[in-house]
Amino acid sequence: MDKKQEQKTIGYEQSKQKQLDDFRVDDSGQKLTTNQGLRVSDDEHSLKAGERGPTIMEDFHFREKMTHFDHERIPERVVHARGYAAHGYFQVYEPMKEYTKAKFLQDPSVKTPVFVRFSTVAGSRGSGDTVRDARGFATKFYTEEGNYDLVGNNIPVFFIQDAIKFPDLVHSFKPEPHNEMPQASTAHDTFWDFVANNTESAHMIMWAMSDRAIPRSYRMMEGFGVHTFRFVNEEGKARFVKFHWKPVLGVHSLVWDEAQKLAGKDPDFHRRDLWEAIEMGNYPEFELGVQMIEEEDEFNFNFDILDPTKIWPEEMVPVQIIGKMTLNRNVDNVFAETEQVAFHPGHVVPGIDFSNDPLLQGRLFSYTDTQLTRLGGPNFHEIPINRPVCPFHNHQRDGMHRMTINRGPVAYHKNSLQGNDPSPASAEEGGYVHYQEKIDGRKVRRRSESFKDHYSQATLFWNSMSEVEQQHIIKAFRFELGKVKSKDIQQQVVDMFSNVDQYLAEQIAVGIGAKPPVNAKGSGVTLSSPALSQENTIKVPDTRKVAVLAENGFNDSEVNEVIDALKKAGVTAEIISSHLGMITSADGEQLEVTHTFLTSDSVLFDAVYVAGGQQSVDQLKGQKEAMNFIGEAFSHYKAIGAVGEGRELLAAANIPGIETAAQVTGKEVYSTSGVVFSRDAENMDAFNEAFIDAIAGHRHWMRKM
Ligand code: HDE
Repeated sequence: MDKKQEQKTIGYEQSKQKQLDDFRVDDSGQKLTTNQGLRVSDDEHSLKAGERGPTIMEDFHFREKMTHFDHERIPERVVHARGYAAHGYFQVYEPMKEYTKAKFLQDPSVKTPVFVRFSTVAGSRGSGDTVRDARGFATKFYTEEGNYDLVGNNIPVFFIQDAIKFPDLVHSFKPEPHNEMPQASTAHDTFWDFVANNTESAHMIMWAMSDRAIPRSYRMMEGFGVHTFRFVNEEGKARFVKFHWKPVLGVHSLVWDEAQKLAGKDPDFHRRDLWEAIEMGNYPEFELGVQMIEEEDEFNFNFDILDPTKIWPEEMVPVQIIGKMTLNRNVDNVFAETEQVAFHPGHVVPGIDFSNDPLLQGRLFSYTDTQLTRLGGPNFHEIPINRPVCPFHNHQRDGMHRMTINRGPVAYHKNSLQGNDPSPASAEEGGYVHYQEKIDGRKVRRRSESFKDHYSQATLFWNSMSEVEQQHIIKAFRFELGKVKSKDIQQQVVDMFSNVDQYLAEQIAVGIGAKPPVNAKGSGVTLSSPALSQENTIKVPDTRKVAVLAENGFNDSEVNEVIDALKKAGVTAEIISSHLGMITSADGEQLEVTHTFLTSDSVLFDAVYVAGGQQSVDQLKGQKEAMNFIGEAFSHYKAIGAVGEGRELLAAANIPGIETAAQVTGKEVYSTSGVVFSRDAENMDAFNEAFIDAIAGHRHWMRKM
């Protein structure tokens, strides 16, 4: 069976895993050897001239081990250095023949293997996961026609309109060169100096100051291709297209205080979340959506559809959902896979083509160029994670770390010694033919007039936010600009954002002690786009994490009922107590503790439940960590539940309204602003239902704090 036939029989999903299997190595049961396969007899002592004598050069094992170690690190990515990845597959829902000839978008029964890397942009490899930043969302589809990479972000627009400004942008947001501070943060002078002097950034800044920049989980972010691409069908008809990933769990965020604390409590919060979800079988799912615009409608919008600082509002150009991606396997080795994967927006397949977006065009140069350094030469396409699942043949030869053993003397085109093989394929044979767009222009260094509107969509975004989301944006500006030392830059930014919205600019000014803008006019846009607000997202309890606070003497039957109900709703419960090991209920039943108050924290959970049982509650009341746990959950707007005596702990933690509410209403189960409690353990079904509802609500903003 040749390779191609083999792939068809085993299906493309398995074929990537099968290909990787050839490189996966399991050391268990093996003897230690050198890289030459020689068995090593001692790995703890270097070879010495006498027990107390000098080490001898002859020690080939020592030299090999140390040399390899000395070169273990490779340069980190110049941007998107910190990332985490997983394997999975993609399936299209319906054939997309009418719009594109891309083979992986035709057959709903085909599972196309994918590898997805999520990342932060600014921080270095060891930085925290929960910083305020855009997130990278890069997908490699291993299709039968070659690799297709959709290298996107979780924000649908970008800071700049022309790739030539990318090095400037990045220099401004990276740590300042004279003191290497701050790490993984845009809250410093050079970044805001860039913003104030490059007003095309206004729209992206609105997103970056919004809750989108502090996602709850990689599994709960949207992804966007950002640029306008083209779909081209078999007949050669093209349409403009924008790509979207929509998370099945909805789009959810952290709150800023929580995000900052998480960076210390668990800098790996997002990677751990992804890893654990996959290990538990809670496979992250994202639906692929496309927005399409007919070529003849290119100029029918009040923005330029090639401008990467503009969205196509979903209410104007609906998103058609065309398929789903499921991530179902963690990597075996982060370096070999996550670190060595190389994405490129220029990796396309027939049926997907480019537009003249000047940001996209520039990206097409940068990726291979930077990867040549990072991955040490021109052969990184041969690294297992980067190999396509279809065969590849060309006349490229040699270079650092070449793996392929090309046979025969011919390495040139055209040739007759090998019958001109490998030879170019026609379009009918699957050859990629670029869309024949007619171009007629002068060679100029200029930007189109149609890219000049920098504010309308920044205002559209602002108008689309709920009141709470707007307050978060104001606070984010105040935080970031509050860290800026230059009064001039602070003032310039206030004045700049008065072009977006007067109230916004005034509020920023008040918070940072700048002058309120004079003659503020806003952009005049009054429209909003409900699709932009996270308030309107999907809200489900699935895969949320609840902390169960309990000590010896807890009410066993109540706790079990709650945990069972949570489990049924797809929610995980972890037991937090003052010590590890077992705790014993009032009836003598035992429960294993998952974490102590020392090893865990409220910010690591979506909700808290206080177990009933007088002895347990009394013990918890005596611990300030338990009080803080509840207090923080409350101030982070999370669901809180308590049954019976558990309520006393909420009252002791000063959760407002607990005592009075129960007395006033006389209800058995009471639920207000995400705080749910039941007077006793008689009404567990009603309690569980209300508590799970509150967990699904994600955050309860109506709390007055
Ligand atoms: Fe990137 N970007 N980028 N970028 N980008 C890189 O490539 C670049 C842009 C994105 O997980 C680099 O291999 C330029 C937009 C992701 O491995 C580099 C411009 C979007 C990743 C590079 C942009 C992205 C990168 C660094 C302006 C969203 C991580 C390491 C024209 C659509 C991929 C590397 C991964 C990585 C260049 C702008 C997404 C330097 C020149 C817009 C998700 O080549």
